[in-house]
Amino acid sequence: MKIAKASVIVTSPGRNYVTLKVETDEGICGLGDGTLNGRELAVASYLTDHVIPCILDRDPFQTEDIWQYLYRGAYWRRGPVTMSAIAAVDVALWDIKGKALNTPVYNLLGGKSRDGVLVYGHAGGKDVEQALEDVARHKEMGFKAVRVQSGIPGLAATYGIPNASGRYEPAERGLPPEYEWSSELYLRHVPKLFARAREVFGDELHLLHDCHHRLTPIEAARLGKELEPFHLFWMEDPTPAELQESFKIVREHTTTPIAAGEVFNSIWDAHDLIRNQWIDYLRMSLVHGGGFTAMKKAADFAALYHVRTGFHGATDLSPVTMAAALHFDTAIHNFGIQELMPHSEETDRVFPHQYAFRDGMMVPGDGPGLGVDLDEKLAARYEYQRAYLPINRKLDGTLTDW
Ligand code: GCO
Ligand code: MG
Repeated sequence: MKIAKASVIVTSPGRNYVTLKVETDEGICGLGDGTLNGRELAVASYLTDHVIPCILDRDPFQTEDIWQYLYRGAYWRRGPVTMSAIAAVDVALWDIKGKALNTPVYNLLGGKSRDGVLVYGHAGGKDVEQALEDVARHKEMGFKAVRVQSGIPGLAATYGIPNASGRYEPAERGLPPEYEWSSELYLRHVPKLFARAREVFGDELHLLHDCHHRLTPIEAARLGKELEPFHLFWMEDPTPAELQESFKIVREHTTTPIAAGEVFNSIWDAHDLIRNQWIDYLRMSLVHGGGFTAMKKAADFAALYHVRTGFHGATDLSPVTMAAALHFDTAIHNFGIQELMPHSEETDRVFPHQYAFRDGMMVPGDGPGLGVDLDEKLAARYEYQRAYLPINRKLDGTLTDW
């Protein structure tokens, strides 16, 4: 079997997605996601102009050699654009493998280790009570785990709060919107949010929170400590991870479990975090972490240090990534939890899929390959529109992490 053709489809059903379609000389097609929020066209060009010419006529079953060829052969290694492109190829080839062998991809990763994949939803509101109403809605829908974010008194807007439509889509069309940020106001507020959440919902519901890379290590240590009575499932991205040893400071002060990694694109971004057990969950995703070939290695390394997976699963990762993630989550032993931000109905129409939500869990579907498709005719109706993630500035105007 040979790779006969490969093409990049950029579509924007409410937000931009980059999909790689790989076709073999035996008529089998595979899909890979190359979406990088706010930098989509860079990945589309990396694939079209630099990668596709190199994979034509290759055997799609040679996922290891093709991954190494695209990683080492580029000379310039790592980075979100490169690794998202490599991931798109890798995931598409595993999809082809599953279809050629007439088996779901989870069977190529060790088979089912669990009947369903625990997921967490996103609850948010402009204030504590509105956020808790959203938690109640998620509990009603059957979620066993809910991430809780709320507006911060004194700040006009903040991360993770649904808009009027009830959806939360961080990328905004046009140039990057600018928001204000104050860690002091945030740190004063968040413990109250979770005190109320536990008071209303008791101890059984898993509660998660995303600090979104905004705190200094000692601020994160303070927050983790103050959240201990509320037994969070995890505190996410407590502090920027370029300096991995910062997490040692957080770890020394608190038993609140820590998750990091959605912005990582190589196991080297997490190497010290894992081998020092400074984190409990690795959030690297298949689309930004280099695909199945890379993430299987990363998950197996993490397993040696009691670190479990907690894949990123926001709406800027397409249904192709959600499908692939659920196959991975179903098979690997050190699975932790899967983020589920449901895509819009128009996105689901562009990407018909087999995966389904059932009683707080997700199942990937048992058809061959990944069980996700792309309706190219419908996709063509949604023109790409440049969109950016926001910028954050402190109250004195200093640019800070969004
Ligand atoms: C999450 C993430 C998202 C990101 C978004 C960036 O935990 O789901 O932090 O909310 O901000 O994926 O594109
Ligand atoms: Mg996050």
